[in-house]
Amino acid sequence: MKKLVREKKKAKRKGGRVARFSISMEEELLEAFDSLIARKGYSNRSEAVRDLIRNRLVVDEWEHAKGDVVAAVAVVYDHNKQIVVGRLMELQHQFQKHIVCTTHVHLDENNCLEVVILRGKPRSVREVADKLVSLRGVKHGAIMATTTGKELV
Ligand code: NI
Repeated sequence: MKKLVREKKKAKRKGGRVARFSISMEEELLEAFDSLIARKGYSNRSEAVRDLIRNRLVVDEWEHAKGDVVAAVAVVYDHNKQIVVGRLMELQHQFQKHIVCTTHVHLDENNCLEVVILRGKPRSVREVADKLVSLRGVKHGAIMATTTGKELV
């Protein structure tokens, strides 16, 4: 009960009101969920369910957003392969209006990590992100698609 009061106060500070609802599901499903959220370090089910809902809303925002979305793209490559360095640079200049910033980390003598933050319409951001990770010579690439936060509570 104390927790609910605390959450209500927190939500009020954010400008929203907390609603309470109950969910019915098979025991096995709930056990699996509890085990997952314990491993992930959630302190309670409510926080875990809120995160699931927010994740789904971000996916929807990506599919239908009229406004901007954001993505962080990480690529790992060998800088001795000049062709990949050149292509990465070329791409970033070509799509510079979608690129907020780039961080470069020298991982060891050969490997570099570049994280590119993109912002723009979902289709454009997806296009640039896909081009970055699929560049020949990129050993590993990952896209973290997220939101500007405007549409999210
Ligand atoms: Ni480097």
